[in-house]
This record gives sequence, structure tokens and C-alpha cells, in this order.
Amino acid sequence: MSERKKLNVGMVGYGFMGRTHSNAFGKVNQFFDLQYQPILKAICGRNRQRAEAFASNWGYESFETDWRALIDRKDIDLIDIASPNDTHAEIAIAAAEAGKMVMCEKPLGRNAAEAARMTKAVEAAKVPNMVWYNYRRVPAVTLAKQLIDAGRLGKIFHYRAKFLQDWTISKDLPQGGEGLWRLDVNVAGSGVTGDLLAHCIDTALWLNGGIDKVSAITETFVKERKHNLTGNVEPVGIDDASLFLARFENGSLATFEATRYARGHKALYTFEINGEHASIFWDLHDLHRLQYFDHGDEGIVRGWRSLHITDGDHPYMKHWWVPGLQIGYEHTFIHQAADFLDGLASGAPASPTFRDGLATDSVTDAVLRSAKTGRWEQPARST
Ligand code: SOE
Repeated sequence: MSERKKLNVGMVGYGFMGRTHSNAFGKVNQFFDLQYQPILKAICGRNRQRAEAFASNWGYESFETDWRALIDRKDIDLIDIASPNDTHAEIAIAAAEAGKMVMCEKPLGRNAAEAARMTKAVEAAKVPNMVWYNYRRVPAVTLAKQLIDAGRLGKIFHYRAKFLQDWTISKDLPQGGEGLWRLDVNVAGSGVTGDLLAHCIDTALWLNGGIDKVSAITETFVKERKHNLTGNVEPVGIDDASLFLARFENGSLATFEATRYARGHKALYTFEINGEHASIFWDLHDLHRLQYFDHGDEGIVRGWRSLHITDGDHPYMKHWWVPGLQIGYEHTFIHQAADFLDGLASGAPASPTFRDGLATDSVTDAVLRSAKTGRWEQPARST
């Protein structure tokens, strides 16, 4: 193939997400035939030793300890934000204003107001942008989208999603600081609503269209925790559990649930969609399978089929091994990087863009509002 165009990546954040994104950029050209080639140019994190060690482990050419210096660099084309939520807006806006492409880990902002400012900045600067909602790119989930778009389910009646974890049950777990910033409302913006429900909402908006209104309840089971940064016991501002009913614009009815208090569940993201002709069910713990029921099947053999999504004609799978062999979590990020780079080449931007991320944040805002007011709330329409 002709020589690839180099795309110099400056990554902010060397935690869990810094690793998933770096892995994706590092592998994408080996498996996808793309016009662009991401170059791991610089990693940025506040701790010099860790930034240096991360650079050497993941193959970055250099490192920075201040994201402003990273954005100032002329040799960086794309800023990828994989740092905690309270840093997203400031970095993304500065990067866009400097004319850099911007990718951002989910959720886009701590709330829709932040996400709106970020969206405005990338759109004003006309720079390519994307939010890392990786679960769209599980091949089974992408197949669900294809089945729905092909009309196989017919009219959709129900959407049912949940994301269950159990890692914050202990009241001795502190809040704040590295690894535990998700419990600190000032950093995270919200609890499971922005962290876990946001995934469910992003997938749902993609598969089933816009949400008209929501009615929610949330709970904070542990009301005070020691704060790692101050050393004091402080009120907990995040939601530990968040449940809501929704009506979609297409008339379908939905339930959503996310919690970090479902003992025994580590990352159980599931959704089920019931349509007039067929239903589908997907489960992150069994991510290479899509459960599919088609009422059009002959009666005597009609039943739920467990589709093994490993064939070459399944989404993304021809890029991997041979039929029957599975891929996993990290591949969803590689798929997302591939689609982003493909969008650059074709000029048709891959989703979810910042505008799509804003739509999700508008729903999470409505959920949190409804939990406070006790009323049905409508997500703000983004303009
Ligand atoms: C929280 O534990 C978390 O890591 C989320 O922040 C991720 O977005 C989710 O994919 C897995 O769980």
C-alpha cells in the first residue's frame, strides 16, 4: 500500500484509560489497512517518573508533565484525553483552540454544560473529534445495530439496560485521589450515572434513537468517607446507585439501572431489546455472543439463538483471527481507533462525536435532575 500519513498523538493520562488508548493506537495499523498511522509522540502526566516509565513501556517518543506544554507542541496533531473527568473540558477546549484534533474518554464532561462548551469549541475550530464509548465497538453490539437498522426487530417496544458493579460497598474505602477519584463528586461530576449509566445511554441512543423523558431515583448508601487528599472524613457527593424509567422518541419504554452495590457483579453490562418481530440480548461477561430470538422462525424450532460473533462476515472480525476464535475488551478500543482514522481519511467522521457525547450528558443530567425533583424530566435538546 502507499505510504501512510503520520498522525502524531499526544496522550494525556497514564492510568487505566491511558493504557487502553495507547494499546489501541499501537496495534491498529497491524490489523486494519488504514491511510493514517498514529505515532505515539508524547505521553503527559503530572508525575515525571511515571510519565517517563509509561513512555518507555508503551513506546512513546517523549513525555511531558504539563498538558499545556503538550498542546503547545507543533509536532502534535491529536490530543487524546484519558485523564480524570474534571480535566476533560479545559484540555479539550485548549486543544481545539490550538487546532488539534481531540479525542476524549467518556463521559465527555462532568455535566452537559461542560460538554456543550467542549462541543462548541471543536465545532468552531472544525477539528475532528470523538468520545471513547468503546462498547459500541464490541462486534456483537455493532451487529445488534445492523440487525435493528435492517428492520429485523420491527417496531421496538422495550429497551432494558443495566451496568452492575460491587467495588465500593466497603464503608472503609476512601474517596478521592488516584484510582478513587470516581468517588469524588468534584472530580467525577457524578457517580454511577456519569460513569456507568453513560455507557448504557450512549449505546441506547445509538441503537434506539433519542430519549424523550426520564424518571429517576438515585441513592448514596455510604454518606461519608475519608478523603484521600485532605485526610478528613467528608460527605460523599456521588450517587452509588441510579435507576430510571424512560420513554424513547420512538414510543418504546425503557428501564436503566447502574450500581456499585450489586455484590458479586464486577462489570455486568447487559441490554435487551424487544421488538415486534425479534428480540436481542447482550451481556458484557459473554461479549462475543449475541442472543437473538426471531419470531419468523418455523414454530417447532423457534427459540433463542446464541450467535457466536467470530465469523469473518461479523463486524470487525475479518481483521482478527479465524472463525470461532474470540477477541475481547481491548479490541473495542482498537476498533474505535480504526474507525476514527478511517473517518479522517474518508471525511465522514466516525461517531460518537462530541455532539453525540453531549447528547448522552444531557440525558445523565436529566436523570440526576429527576432524582432530585421527583418529577419526569426531559433531556435538554442540544443546539
Ligand atoms: C468503572 O469501574 C469503570 O472502569 C468505568 O469507568 C468504565 O468506563 C467501564 O467501562 C468499566 O468500569
